[in-house]
Order: sequence, then C-alpha cells, then structure tokens
Amino acid sequence: MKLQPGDALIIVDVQNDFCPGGSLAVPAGDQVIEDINRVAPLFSTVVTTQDWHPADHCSFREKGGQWPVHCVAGTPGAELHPRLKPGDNAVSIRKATSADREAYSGFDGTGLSVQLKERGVRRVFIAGLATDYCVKSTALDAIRAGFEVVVLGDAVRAVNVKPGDGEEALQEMRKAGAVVMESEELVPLHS
Ligand code: VGL
Ligand code: ZN
Repeated sequence: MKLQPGDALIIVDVQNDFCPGGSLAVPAGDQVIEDINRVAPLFSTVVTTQDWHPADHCSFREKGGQWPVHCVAGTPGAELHPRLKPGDNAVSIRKATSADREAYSGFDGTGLSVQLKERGVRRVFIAGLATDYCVKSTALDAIRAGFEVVVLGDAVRAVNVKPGDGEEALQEMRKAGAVVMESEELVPLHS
C-alpha cells in the first residue's frame, strides 16, 4: 500500500509497563518495536500515546478495577520503551489521566482528532499495544472521527486475557471498516 500525504502513524502505548518485565506485560509486547522503528520515518506525522494514570486510578485492582497498577504518571513504567524511536517531531498524547475514568482510546479526552485534522491527516496507521484494548479502542474511535484506518497487524500484540481476544479484536476492527495489513506492505510516498 502506497503512502499518501495526509497519512499519520499512531503508536499506541509502547510503554515499559506493557513490555516484558513491566507490571502489565503484554506477551512479546516489545516485538512491535523494530517494525515500528522501521516504518516511523515514512510518516510526516507520528503520534505516540501513553497510558498516564494517577496512582489511584479506577482501573487498578485495589480500586475495584481489572488491572494491576500500571503506567502511573511520571514513573519509569509509564515511559515509552527505550528502544522505541518515534522521531523528534512525534506528537505526544497522554490519556486516562483522571482517577475516576478509564480511557483506552488515544482519542478519548485528548484532542487528538482536532490535532490530526489541523495537520491535514485523513488516514491513520495504528501500531502498538494492546490489540484487544487500547489499539482496538483507538482504531474504532478513529473510524468514528472520520479517519480511514489501517492496522499494522504484525506491529500489534494482544493481552489475550482470554485466548483469541486479539484475533477477535482484529475482526471487530475490520467489521467497523479498518483494513489490517503488514508493515512490510507499506510503500514510501516518494518511490
Ligand atoms: C491498556 C489495559 C489497561 C492498553 C491500558 O494500553 O491496551 N490495557 N490499560
Ligand atoms: Zn491503563
């Protein structure tokens, strides 16, 4: 697939806590990094999202939520993985910053849609973690916001709380109108 002006890459939550050794490690989560680093230079707009929770976030088990404590704002676990190279001009988005509200999508309460539209973005390519939560939610919101959506299937990984959750999430994204393709299929704009 040939890239066009108006394409953006959204790198979802490639943070230490979601990678091996982190508090909510996605299996093989760090394997997305090399693919992302290879394709990021092909995009004039790159966005990184970070889960950025207060220490008492409602999604944490001790607060009645589903997850271990993860991605607490300002801690090493919330930092982007040190091997990730989004480029110097990447737009940084932090989400789920209020204690009483979950927000899996990079579009939820962040102003991302307006920022992308101001830059003339029409189509977004999505990679990162996790397929069955924040990638899915970000992709579905992007479609609702009027963007064309391509999910880079080799550059996402799932939590798979239930086996098959990742595949099911990809199906749901396809059904909503997303295209799933491999990062190797990207053809640079000037080629
Ligand atoms: C995520 C679980 C909890 C994600 C965030 O980034 O997919 N998953 N918080
Ligand atoms: Zn979270």
